[in-house]
Amino acid sequence: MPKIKNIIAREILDSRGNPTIETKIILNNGLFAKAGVPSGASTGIHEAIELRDEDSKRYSGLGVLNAIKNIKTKIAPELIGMDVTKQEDIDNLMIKLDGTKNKSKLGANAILSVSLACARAGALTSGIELYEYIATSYKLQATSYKLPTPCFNVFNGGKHADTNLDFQEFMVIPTLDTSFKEKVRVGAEIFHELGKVLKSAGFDTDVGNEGGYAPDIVSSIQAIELIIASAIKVGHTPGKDFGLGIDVGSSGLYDQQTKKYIFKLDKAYFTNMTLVGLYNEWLRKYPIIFIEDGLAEDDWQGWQELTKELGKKLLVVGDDLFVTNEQRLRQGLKEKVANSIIIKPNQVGTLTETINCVKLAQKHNYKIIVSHRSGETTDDFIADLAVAVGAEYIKSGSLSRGERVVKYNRLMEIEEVLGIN
Ligand code: 2PG
Ligand code: MG
Repeated sequence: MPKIKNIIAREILDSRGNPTIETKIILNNGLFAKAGVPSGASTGIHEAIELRDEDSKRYSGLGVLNAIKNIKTKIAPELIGMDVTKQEDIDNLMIKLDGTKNKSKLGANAILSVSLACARAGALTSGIELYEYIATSYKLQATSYKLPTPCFNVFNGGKHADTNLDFQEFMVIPTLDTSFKEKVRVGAEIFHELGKVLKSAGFDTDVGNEGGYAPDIVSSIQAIELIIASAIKVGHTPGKDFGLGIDVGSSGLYDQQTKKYIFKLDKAYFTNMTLVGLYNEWLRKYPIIFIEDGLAEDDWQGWQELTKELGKKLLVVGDDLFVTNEQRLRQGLKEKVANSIIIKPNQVGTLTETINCVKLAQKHNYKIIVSHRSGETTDDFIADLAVAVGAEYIKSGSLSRGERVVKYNRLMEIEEVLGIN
């Protein structure tokens, strides 16, 4: 039996230069594996708690030494000696040890780093690929594996860039019935052409947190039009070869007092209903196939209307709305909102809860979009997770920055291993 011999946790830096946790699981057979946890910027208020050293001056209070101490003094003593392949038992024990609803005692960052590192160590000691290990551990694969379609965030705005763009993400989503590798090529060609187009029009071509361009532009629709023009230039037809996705990140644009959504760049204020009207108008003009967090995280009535209006036409995606949380998803099912869900393990804190949320969503025919965070590490766990659960899509940023492309590169490797390209 491959037992956990030791657990080592340390502070590392994420892609924004902020501290996060890397945990190493060492087994009694000498094998070891590591996992790093990401961190969001446009975090939903219902997410599990990322424990930070708020009382310390180190890293302006962003250090994670308290969370690491929890791994060393509270989690490790309980887990050492356990069979590493008993992933659900390990996760359930950590959930019990924490004892809070939102993992505020031990920290979702502490718990997740151990959970993911255990899964990796389990795969390693079982001698199989991580996606296969996750799929078999949770009895996920009925038939065969498939690769998710990538959603490339080529324009970064909102809380992810120092730009005037209110919308958080504009994504290129290849829709061709082709291999993952080919979808990466389509995305990369559009990304590079967009850079040239921006440069020749005098715009800045530096990239934001997720590797997409982040220039100051004149209006939100200019972002869409620039993407479309660039794609056509390199021979990719909008609406045929690719569609567009938008993460509005609207929780951050919502004003509680006036109940209005405020778009500074477009100098516009919307109620939930007029905002749905705007999406409808855009749908008529542009090949938009995906709108994420089109309304704020607790605007349930607005979400019902949004889903009624657009639910049959495109992917109506909940991120801050569901926060990878079964309870939030159950409420969503009751209220009949959205038809797709973003899956981010660090929103909930363990692999087991992440998978349970996916299973519930799949049972109700919601499309699955496995996602990175805006603050990432070079850990590529979510690539294997997406394949294991049979996710339709994956969001891992643009076609630049190592911590983004490492996930796409791993998926190209998996495609090759599976022999399906
Ligand atoms: C999102 C994510 C990732 P963040 O809103 O979907 O793109 O952003 O990690 O900042 O929450
Ligand atoms: Mg989002």
